[in-house]
Amino acid sequence: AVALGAAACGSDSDSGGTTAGGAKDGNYKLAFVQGVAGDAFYITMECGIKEEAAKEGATVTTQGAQKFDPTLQTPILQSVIASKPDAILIAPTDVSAMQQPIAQAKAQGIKIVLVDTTLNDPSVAVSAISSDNTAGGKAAFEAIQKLAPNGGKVLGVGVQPGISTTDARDKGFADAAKADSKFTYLGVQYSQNDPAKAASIVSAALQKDPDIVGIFASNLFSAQGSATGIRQAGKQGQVNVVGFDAGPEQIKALQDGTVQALIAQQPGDIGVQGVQQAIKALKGESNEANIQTGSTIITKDTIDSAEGKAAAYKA
Ligand code: T6T
Repeated sequence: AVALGAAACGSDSDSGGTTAGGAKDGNYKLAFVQGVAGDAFYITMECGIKEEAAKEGATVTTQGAQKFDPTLQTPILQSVIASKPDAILIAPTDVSAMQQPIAQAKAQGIKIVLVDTTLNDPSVAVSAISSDNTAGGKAAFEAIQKLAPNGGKVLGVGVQPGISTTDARDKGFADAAKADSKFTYLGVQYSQNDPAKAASIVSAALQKDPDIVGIFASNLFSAQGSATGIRQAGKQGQVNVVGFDAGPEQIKALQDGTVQALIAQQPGDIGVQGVQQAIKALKGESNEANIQTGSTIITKDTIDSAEGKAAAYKA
């Protein structure tokens, strides 16, 4: 179950297929392995990757599994290794399970760049590029603090343990919530990246604790499902929902008032910088081991601003 990327990047850098290239310099072959296929976050990253690769005269292939799952990502990575790219940009789906498969790629002489997620030991990579996920989780709690100044119960809807990004967001949120005595942190429940599961987590939680004042959903599909759960419970506007990411469904939920704030990452920039680091490594230039990219909080008030529009993901 391998999906080839076919991102509609909305610029002339998109050749319409999975390969962007020209003739220049090293004519490097780059491969992008997404955390999961069909995710607006990785699709937007693919756009940044293709755009930058085209400038460098490099070619790109993009692949991702149907689920965010290391047992599915590993064989995809292995087939990518067999195709002998010069560099692989990869979002590992688990901090430990992907360690060895990625080390195997490095052992073949392939340069590794970690984009978005990382590993327990990121030293296999020439560079690791991601948002400040802990700060993002904290910012999500601060948004709920503003929306519900009297405090109350708050819940986390996470993805699955072992994903560096969402684990850091969940922890950033939990630590901030626990530090404010007005709030009661109800813990985090995992959606396995399935919107239907996130919806049922939210429905059940609202039945058990109808006085929940805030929900933090730590990625796109958890947030999408959480919004569905809120609608099913008829609680739009009564519970403050803050979601990570800014895919099209999430923007709609913000517009219709089901969700109050979104923390938009900059996946395109992660992709651009990922290519730059890969090319530097291939040319024997020095790398930046860790790069942190920015994020923007979007609310109903800023959604139509230039900043809000620029922050929305491409899908
Ligand atoms: O939130 C992003 C990404 O940063 C995370 O690692 C996994 O989920 C997303 O791809 C959104 O679905």
